[in-house]
Parts: sequence; structure tokens; C-alpha cells
Amino acid sequence: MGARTTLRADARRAWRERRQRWAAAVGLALDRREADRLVARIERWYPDAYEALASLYAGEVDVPVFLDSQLETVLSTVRGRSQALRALDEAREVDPEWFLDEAMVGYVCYADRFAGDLRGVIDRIGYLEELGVTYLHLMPLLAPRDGANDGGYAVIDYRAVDPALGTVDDLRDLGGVLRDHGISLCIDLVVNHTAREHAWARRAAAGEQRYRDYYLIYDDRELPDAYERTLPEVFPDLAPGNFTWVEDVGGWVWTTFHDYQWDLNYANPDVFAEMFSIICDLANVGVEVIRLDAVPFMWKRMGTDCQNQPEAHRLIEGFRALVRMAAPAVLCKAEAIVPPGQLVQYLGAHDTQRPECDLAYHNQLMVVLWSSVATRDARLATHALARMRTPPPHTTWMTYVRCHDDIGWAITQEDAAATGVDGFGHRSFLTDFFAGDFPGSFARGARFGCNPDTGDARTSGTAASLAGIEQAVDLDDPLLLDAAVSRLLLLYAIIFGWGGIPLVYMGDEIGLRNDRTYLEDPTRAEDSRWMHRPHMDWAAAGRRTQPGTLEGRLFAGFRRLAEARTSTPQLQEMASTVRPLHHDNPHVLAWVRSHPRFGAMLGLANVDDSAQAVATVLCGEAGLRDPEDVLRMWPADARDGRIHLPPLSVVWVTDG
Ligand code: OTU
Repeated sequence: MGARTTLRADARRAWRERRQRWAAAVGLALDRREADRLVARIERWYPDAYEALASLYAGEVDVPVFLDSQLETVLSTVRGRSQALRALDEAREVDPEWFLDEAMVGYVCYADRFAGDLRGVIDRIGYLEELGVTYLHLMPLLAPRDGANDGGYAVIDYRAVDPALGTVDDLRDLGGVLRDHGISLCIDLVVNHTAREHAWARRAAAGEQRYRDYYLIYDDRELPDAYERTLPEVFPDLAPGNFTWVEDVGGWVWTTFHDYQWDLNYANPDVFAEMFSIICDLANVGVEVIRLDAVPFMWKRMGTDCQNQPEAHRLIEGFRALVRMAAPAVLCKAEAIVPPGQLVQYLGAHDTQRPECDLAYHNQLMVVLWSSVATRDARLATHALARMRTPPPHTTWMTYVRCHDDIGWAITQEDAAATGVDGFGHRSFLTDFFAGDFPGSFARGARFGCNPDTGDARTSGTAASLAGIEQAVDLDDPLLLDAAVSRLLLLYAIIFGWGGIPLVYMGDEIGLRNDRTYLEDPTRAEDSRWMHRPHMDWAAAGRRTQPGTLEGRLFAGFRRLAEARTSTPQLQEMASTVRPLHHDNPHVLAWVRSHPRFGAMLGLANVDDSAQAVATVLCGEAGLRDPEDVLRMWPADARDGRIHLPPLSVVWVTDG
């Protein structure tokens, strides 16, 4: 019998032995209907939770007993869930694919930079509705440490909101009001590490063994040195090395990111249990999507880069199965910005056959799109995207152009070589180009994370600045501005038409440029990512209704994108697939979405600054007989057997 079959049999046996006891306990705690539903959910997900936890902790704990205590957390979560959230649970149990709808559009912002605080966000819901938003990701908002805190990714209390933003009650109210407007709230949960001022870390420093075991602490350099031999550095310049000597602790603490961010020890089942209970509390506050930060780093293995280890996936599978029992309305989203071959595994595409995250970032799409506009050539994108595996059913990508982090140029040697360029050379070109250091570059970004040992560097800058808007505005050049506006809209027209859930990063819809004021703040000055985390410019946003202005042009484009999605059912994720098409014009990215009922949608994006054409037969290849552009943002036309695309333009073609 294989290990997996044994595990499954063990899981079945454990549940058989417990079913009655749990049915009775649940029956006492909940009314009949709720109780039946919960028992059914436990039954449904028990094997997945069991197998994941057994493969992690069989040597540490009695697995069924450990799982019993997680079920206690599940039960108390269900008991504590409001009527409204229980109703949401039920709605989503019967419609588990609610988030795969073509109407989904996401928006990502910092509550303070967007609207002052959580209460302020309520006042801006109208603005989000104008953009067609159905999903709002608020950047880290749980109580961070004072001083430098990596943009909120160093949390001291996961059960409190950053006092500058409001309270847990404010968060609950906001979640409810958003829900009334059809908007799902997503927040960050920093699962990989805590701030060194978190109560667990303080107690570890005070010598409590229980809490020392929550972290990875070494008495001397022997093991840290051994690990360092194969560990990369995430912030080579800001926070070199992966271990920090901490005097009170009397040891070297594992700190992948900054010295004040202590990695948690997930080999310790107590850490898993703590984090699961935190997830449940957030679910009961009304958070609908939990963005699990830095998940690739959650498991360490000597001799590896300590990223994407199989156990990191088992941890997420365990969380996911238990969350589905406790709060079935809630989705898990992986923040895994990893090489293209490792991405889809976070959606559960691996050999355990167990679901993992519902959502994950399509980092590869983002990277190759910027590469395409820099080179005016879509072949690398076509090649790299064609190699990506399709996400498993019931899951999807979050597509995006920009986020709060730097852009790491995740282009493999293999993909680069297949299009005749060298991987390292191309990555260096992209860093130079987007820093504005390459002749003819339109971009005004900056380098981030320069590593003198490897020669690697990443890129900071807002989408508008990287797409050429900052340069055009500075030079006061209307032709350059036309191109830059088109370029930014082109990038968004691809991610809105690719499939998955497109994310608008705050300010892109009105073309906010780099904000250099972070240089005046000593806790931020060294981290150029702050240049693309500007404050919302509401005066500029006020011009969104004025057609001739930069803001008016962009905002109208974003609105059109959201509107076009709702009338393009090929963009539903439930039953459709996407694949790029190879064809003869290197300047045009072509992709086709196929839906069994609604047919095909062919996307064509001309990444060049001059007009381009592709053969109309491409429509036939995509399965279209009577092609018509449903996006209608650029004037394309078909003549002489070719589809003619204006400079930097996109069409979404379906059967008319
Ligand atoms: C995340 O990013 C956050 O998005 C960052 O803002 C944080 O600084 C960081 O975690 C630490 O909390 O390496 O360069 O594969 O790419 O976790 C950013 C995942 C990062 C990593 C990601 C990380």
C-alpha cells in the first residue's frame, strides 16, 4: 500500500471513530440545520485536513487528537459567526464558483493612503463602484510594530487593527458595508513571520521555552552557516543574510526578511494551531479573502533555498481544508511570487490532489507584459505563457499589472533562450530599461534589491511612471503622452481580458506617478518600493469626469474595461481555458479563451508603437466565424485579409 492510501485509510478510520462524538457535540452547540451543515462539511474536508496534518506532524503529535483540537476551533468559529456571515456561507456553499464570474474586478490600496482610515474607506465606496469593483484588497492593516515595519508586514498583534486605521469594530463595519455593495474584503495575513515585538517573540526572549519553539533560534553559527550556503537573500541590500543575532534571546534568529521580522517555526504544530485560530477570528470579523503572505518561505530544509518546499503546500492545504469547515465563504489567496514553474502549485496543481489556495497571483503574466512593452515584441510572452499549466477547477489567477512590491524579473533562462536571448542579459536589460537607464526608454522607475554578488536587481515605480506617463508629463509632450496612456491601458486591457480576477492597483486608474516623498522618512528612505505607494490624489481623481484630461482618459478606459468584462461571458473562469497563440507578427500578443457554451474570445494586443496587422485566419484558428471587437477601445479594422491594430492597442474579438 502506498503512503497516500495508508493516510487516507487512517483518516477514514479516525473520522469513523469520532463521527458520533462530533455529531453530538455539534448538535449541542448549534441548531439542527446549522449542525447538520457543519457535520457535513467536517465530513467532507476531514480527510484533506488529516492527510495534510499527518504528513507534517505525524512524528510530533497524535494526529487525530491534534485535529480534534482544530475542530474545537472550527466549532467555536461557527458558533461565533454572525447571521449575515452564516447566510454568506450558505450562499457560497451552493455556489462555490462565485468568484470565477466575469464581473469580478479587484482594487488594491492602503486604507490610509486611499481614504485616511477604515471609516474613510466607507465614504469612498461610490468611487470603487464607478470602477466596477467587486473585490477590495486593503494592504496590511493589523497592528504593526512602531517605526520601520515593512509596510505593515511586521505585526505585533493579529487580533488588533492598526490604531491609526481604526479598530476591529471598524473593520467589521467596513466588511459589512462592502458586502452590502457586493464587494468582498480581502486583507493580508502575515503568516510567515511576526514582528520581534509580538507577544510570542517577547516571551521567547524572556526565556519561555514554549515560545522559543515558535521561532527558529540557534545558539551558534553552525546551522545558520550551513543553511546560508544555499539560501538566497530577499533584501540583499536592506537586510543582508537570513539570521539575526538577538541579545535577549541569546541566539541567532531566522529572519528571512528584515531583522525585526522573525520567521515562525511551522515544524511546531502549535504554530499551525495559533495561526488557524487567527484566520478564524478574521473570518468572523467579515474578511472574505485571506491573503497569505510569503507562503513559499514557511518551511525550511537544509541544502535548499527554503522556498516552495512540499511542506509549505501541506500547510496551506491544512489551513484551506479547516477554513472550509469553519467559514466556507472564505477564500485563501497565496502570495507566492516564485518562478513560473512553481506558481500553479499554490492553486493545488500537484500530486496530492488536495485543494490548496483558491487564488494566486499570476506573476508570470505581469512580468512578461512589462518585458513585451519594453522590447515591443511579444514572443517571449507567448512562449512563457504557453508553458504555464492551467489552474485546477474552482481556482483562478489574480491578474495584475502593478502591486505594492518591486517587480522581480522572473524570466527563466529556458524561456529567454527559446526566443534567442540570454536570461541574465535580458533581466539586466529590463532593470536598466525600467530604471530609465537604457537609451530610448520611456520608463522612470528605480532599481530595488541590487545584489552585487549575483548582479540581480528588481524594479520599483508606479505603473504610470513605468509606462511612460511621467516622462511624457515632464517633457510636456502630447504625442508621448498619447503613447504612454495607450501603453498603460493596453497592459490593463490584457489583464482584464486574460481571465481570472484583474486587480487595479490604486492610482493606476488616474495615472499616479512616482512619489518621492518617502526619501524624507528615515524609516522608509532605503526602500524604493515606497515610490509606488503614493497617497491617493483626490484632486486629480476629481478630473476623472473631464474627457480631455489624463485622468479622464484613463478612468474612462478603466470603466470601459470593467463594463466590457460583464458583457463577455467568455471571461468566466468556470469552464473556460486560455492559451496564447503563435502567429507571424512578433509585435502582437494573441491569446484565445474558449468557453464550451459561449465560444471563443481572441485577444490581440499590439505592443509596438506603430500600427501592426495579423492575418484574419487567426480568428478561424481561434474558432471564430463572424469576428467582432467587443472591447471597442481602439479603432481596429479588418481589410485585405488582415486585422489592423493601431499602435499600442488591444481588441477582444468574439463572434458577433
Ligand atoms: C511579501 O513579499 C510582501 O508582499 C512584501 O511587501 C513584504 O515585504 C514581504 O512579503 C515580507 O512580509 O519577497 O520582495 O514569494 O515574493 O513574500 C517581496 C513571495 C517578497 C515573496 C514575497 C515577498
